[in-house]
Amino acid sequence: MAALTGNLTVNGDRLWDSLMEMAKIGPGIAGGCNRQTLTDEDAEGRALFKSWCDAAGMTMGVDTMGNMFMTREGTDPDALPIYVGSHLDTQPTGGKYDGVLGVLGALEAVRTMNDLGIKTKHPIVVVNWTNEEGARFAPAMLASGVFAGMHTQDYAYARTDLDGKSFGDELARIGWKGDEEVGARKMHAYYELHIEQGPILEAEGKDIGVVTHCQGLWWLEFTLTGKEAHTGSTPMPLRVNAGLAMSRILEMVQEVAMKNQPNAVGGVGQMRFSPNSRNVLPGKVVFTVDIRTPDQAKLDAMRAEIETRGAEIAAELGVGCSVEAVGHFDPVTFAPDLVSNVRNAAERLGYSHMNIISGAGHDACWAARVAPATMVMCPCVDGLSHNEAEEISPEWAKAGTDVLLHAVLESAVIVE
Ligand code: HGY
Ligand code: MN
Ligand code: MN
Repeated sequence: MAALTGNLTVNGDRLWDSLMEMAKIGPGIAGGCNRQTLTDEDAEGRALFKSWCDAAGMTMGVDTMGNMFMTREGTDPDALPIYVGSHLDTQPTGGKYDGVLGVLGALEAVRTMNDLGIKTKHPIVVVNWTNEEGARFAPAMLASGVFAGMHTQDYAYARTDLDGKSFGDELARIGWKGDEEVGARKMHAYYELHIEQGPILEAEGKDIGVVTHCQGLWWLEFTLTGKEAHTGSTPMPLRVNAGLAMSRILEMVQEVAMKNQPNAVGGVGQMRFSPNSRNVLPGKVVFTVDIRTPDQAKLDAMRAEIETRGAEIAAELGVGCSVEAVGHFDPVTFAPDLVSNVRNAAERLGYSHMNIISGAGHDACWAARVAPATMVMCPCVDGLSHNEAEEISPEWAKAGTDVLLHAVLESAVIVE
């Protein structure tokens, strides 16, 4: 019978080949990926993942949010499954590993169990969550959020992309709207392997991040209303300049984040001018402020300050201002016993490791609302992610997946 010993490891070459194969679907223009949620490329990636799971003898279930659940049976039909996964959708200029390592690492763990004839008491379910990135349809982690009861399905289906297409229509269009009731599945435990997406592990020379917490987040969508006017013939005192208000609000967000150091971030990744014409002052500017910190009180105080001061800045310029929270989760504490399983696995396997707080949000943050959950992290080169140049080493990928395998087997209980 296989035992949880240091020589129980995955097939790193097979894992790496799968990562490179998936990366060919929805390729970017600079070596990364553009496999945005509910696009034809997403559908193609889902089909490839399903074919691999079929070959591994797993059975598929899909819920009404398109979440994919691939089951490897356990010996006890009454035992709740161990869920393990992440997401296959990417940013428009995403990397090859964000999310994908967690899904294909989980598949590799199952493939290894199959190779060794390992049987577990609890079933194992590999998950691909729909729309983790929130790039095309805000908020991030949308489908795992519906699964955890944080959003209604109606809210999710009605979310639209910049072309006005709705989540619900696009899910149906690509043929991945399942029939399972979302959230009906119960989990014994949830594990997620993910690249760190930050510089700490590489800088500290550690192979494994033992993730104890995840910082909280607000996405505050500002809509500023100015007055469209000629950029040449409109005297400065007569301008109602929403673009100027936006720039002052961005400066203020930077100042608020810097005065809340350490462990606070703030910035803007998406902004839209309309009519977005070079010689027309914008009538409307829409942008999303992204603030994060592990400290609950600080998170809420930063939100309050940014909304108050943003309104003041707009008023000084005679610009209309409204703010909508389009994304949020409070700081997350992961399940201590699962965190210990990860730490013990790294020690058993001889991998260097350290505790870490996740800077990025993950589906595990919502899974933690409905089951004991935790994460395993591996380093990424220069801490770079959400960039096509995102890179990891095959060794880091294997180390993270070895630890994932051991932690999952610890919870799933090897029976023969
Ligand atoms: O925004 C995030 O932290 C994640 O990449 N969706
Ligand atoms: Mn991710
Ligand atoms: Mn991401």
